[in-house]
Formats: sequence, C-alpha cells, structure tokens
Amino acid sequence: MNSKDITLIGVPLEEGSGRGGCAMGPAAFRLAGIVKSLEGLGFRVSDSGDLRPEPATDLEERQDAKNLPIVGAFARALENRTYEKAKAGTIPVIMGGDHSLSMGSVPGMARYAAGIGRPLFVLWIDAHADFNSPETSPSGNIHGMPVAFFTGQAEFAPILDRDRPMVDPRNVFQIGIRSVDEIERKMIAEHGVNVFDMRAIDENGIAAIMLQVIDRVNAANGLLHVSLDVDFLDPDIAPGVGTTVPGGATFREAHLIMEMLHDTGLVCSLDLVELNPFLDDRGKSARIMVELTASLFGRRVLDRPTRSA
Ligand code: EXY
Ligand code: MN
Ligand code: MN
Ligand code: MN
Repeated sequence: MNSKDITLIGVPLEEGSGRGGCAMGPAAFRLAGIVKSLEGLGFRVSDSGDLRPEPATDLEERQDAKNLPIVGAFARALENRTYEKAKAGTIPVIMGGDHSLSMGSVPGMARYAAGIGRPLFVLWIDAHADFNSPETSPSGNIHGMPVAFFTGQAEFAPILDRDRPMVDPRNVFQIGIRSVDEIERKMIAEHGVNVFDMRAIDENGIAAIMLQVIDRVNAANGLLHVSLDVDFLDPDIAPGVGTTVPGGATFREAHLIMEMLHDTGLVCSLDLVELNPFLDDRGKSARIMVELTASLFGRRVLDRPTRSA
C-alpha cells in the first residue's frame, strides 16, 4: 500500500441481505466524512460514484440464492471497477452495500494480484464466516456466501469468468467469528480457512493474532485485501447493521487491528460492508467505520518505533 491515491467505489447493494437499508450505505459513508478524513491523512481521494448495474438477464431468480440477477450484476460491475482502479495504481475502497459485494471486489483484486504475480490474502473481519453455498444456506441470502464463492467452493451460476483466479481458502483469515451454521463449520475446517473466533481474541488478544496474520502475508510477499463487516463490532457501539450478534469486538480491539495493518503497508484494498443507516443510531455506526478506515490509512495518536521482525 505505497500508493497515496485512493478510489472510493459506492455499491448501493442490499438485495444480498434479505432486507432494505444497506443501499443507503455509500451515502452515509460520504456524510460521515470519509473523503475529508482520508484527504486529511495526505491521500488524493477520487470518488468514482455509485455503481448502478441493471439486473443480469442471463442469471435466473432462485430461492436458494435470492436476487441473483441483481447481485450477480453488481459482482460483475464491481469486479471490473476494482480491478481497473487497482491496475491504475490506486487503492480501491469499496463503500457498501451488503457483504455479497465481495463476490466482485475480491475476484477483482485476485485478478490484479495474479497479473503482478503475487498471492492475494483476505482478512475477513466479521461475526459470520460467510461460507455458505446455495445448497447449505439456511436463508438463501447471498451475503452469507461470498467467501465460498471467491475461494471457488460455491460456483452457483456463471457469474464471472470461469477461468478467474480464485483465492486459496488457506489464504483467508477470519477474525471475530461468533455465528456459524452447522455445515458451514465443517466447510471452513475442511478447506483450511484460518479462523480466529471471539474466543481466540479473548484468550490471545488481537495483537498476537494480527502478528500471525501479518507474518504469513509477509512471508509469501502477498497482497492483503481487508473486508470489514459492521457486525464484527459489538452491537452496543455499532447498532447500524441487520445481523447484530452479541459479544462483538470493542472499539479498542477494532482500532488496534487497523493500526497494526497500517504499519505493515500490505493492505491493497478495503470493503466497508453491511452498514444499514436505517437501523443506525444518529450515524454512530457510519462514523465508527470511517474512524476505523482512517486508522487503517495511518491516523495515529503518537509516533512509535516500527516493529522489528
Ligand atoms: N449464516 C447466515 C446465513 O447464511 O443466512 C447469516 C449470514 C449473515 C451474513 C452477514 C453478512 O455477514
Ligand atoms: Mn459478512
Ligand atoms: Mn456478518
Ligand atoms: Mn455447492
């Protein structure tokens, strides 16, 4: 992440979540001052506006993957936009929108990483594993499926190019997990996804976990895509999300993740997802997400010596 250029991409997508509200997310991030915060840190910020694809006519409606024509259309448009903006030397920051948008952002970054011959790693910061497929999903909501999709474990329709680069599930790190479906639990273990649930955070602390993640990415000379779901945070501090799960991360824990990531310079792209302004409390959750974004891009309280390896 040596670039000083950030491209904001608005993704007003809520059809993957099974309820209304997330489509207002991009507007709420703008209102909470995301552009000014990043500019204040010395970045050139270009807001590329909101994607507005038409539903794909070649994708069929189905009950086990609801609203596939529009979710698939967003995945296609975002895969392309993310790839192009990364290739142009900027850092894509995707303002969602529900988590099904990662079916576009992550494959776009996987294509970019493959093009420069580096492996892509994904840090999934979420209460949920999002590793369902249409066959295993209890809800049919696609926002519970993106990790299975971009690791090639749930190919439920020809949404993207068949030859697209996949992310190795062993290159996926999940932090904050506390709500997993039964079959999902088996799937993540079987595929070697690295899961740090809330218990792991309680027992080891965020710092020890993050050092493991960072060392793995560094050792492989990888790029790191970060996907931040609002519901990672405890509902008391971030109520603006449709899938709250009690017992989430504190502001300090989330902040430390972002600060440690910034110091590594490994982060190439960021998803901000599941913000539902309709459920929020006076913009509290939008603001906290913008603050965490600022920490990821270098806002700090004091200078401190860099960690030696
Ligand atoms: N595992 C549940 C499902 O698949 O329906 C809930 C998924 C919620 C996903 C949120 C976005 O992280
Ligand atoms: Mn999620
Ligand atoms: Mn979630
Ligand atoms: Mn399947």
